[in-house]
Amino acid sequence: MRARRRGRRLSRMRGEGRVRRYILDRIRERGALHMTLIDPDKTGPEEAAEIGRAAYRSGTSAIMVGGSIGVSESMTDEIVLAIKREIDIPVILFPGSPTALSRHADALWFISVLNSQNPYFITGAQMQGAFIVKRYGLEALSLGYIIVGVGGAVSIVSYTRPLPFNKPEIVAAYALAAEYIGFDFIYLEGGSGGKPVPAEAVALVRKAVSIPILVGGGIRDPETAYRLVRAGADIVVTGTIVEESSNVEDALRGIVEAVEKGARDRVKG
Ligand code: 1GP
Repeated sequence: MRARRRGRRLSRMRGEGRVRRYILDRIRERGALHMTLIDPDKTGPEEAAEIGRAAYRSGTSAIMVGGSIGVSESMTDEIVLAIKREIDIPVILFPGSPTALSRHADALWFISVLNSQNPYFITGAQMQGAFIVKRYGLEALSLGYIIVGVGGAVSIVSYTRPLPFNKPEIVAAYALAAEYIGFDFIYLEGGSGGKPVPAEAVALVRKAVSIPILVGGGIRDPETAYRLVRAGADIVVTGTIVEESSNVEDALRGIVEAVEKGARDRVKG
């Protein structure tokens, strides 16, 4: 029963854009998804494999690998390989720089930090990394990244002026601009370990755009995940909770269930 609920195995999917299809199919089937973020600066390969196994058992849909500071290509390789040996869901890079790409991943979020004040983080790093992505044969998932609230380490590193929580209309305007520019996904980032993006901002973005919305940063409990999905998020990302929990599987299962319940209740209205 449980195996059937997990849906299609990534290893059985072929052809171009298979990770994108996997994500969109799963959103269609389940209403909303959870992804688990592992930061190679904070987690070694053995622990990553353990987290990967627990996350998979909890029903998470993909593992994201990346971090803002102190991550090299070889560190990323080690983590990606350790996870891929264990589980059959996509491993998607979430790179903080073009020097943290691994040829062993299934795909990468090809991120542009839309509200950075420094063009390097909007198109410069992307230019530096583009041919590495092509050479490694990585599937690129274009992602308009918007940093909100306190913003955390990523906003400092990327020279971003985070959008205040009390200006959700500006968050929605960035998101709509991202859709018009042609991004396939939007990420509303509250900053790792910070305060989650308010549900009101997610709801306003949901009204404005039709592309999938990821939300992450500071989500540590099922209630918050539920509220964000209910407001319109398609993918909830959690990172810090797996570094802090004594029982990763249980902690993530609660969040995965809340995500799916949020999607069901959203449909019911
Ligand atoms: C950070 O949004 C992610 O980029 C995850 O944040 O570590 O707070 O879960 P947390």
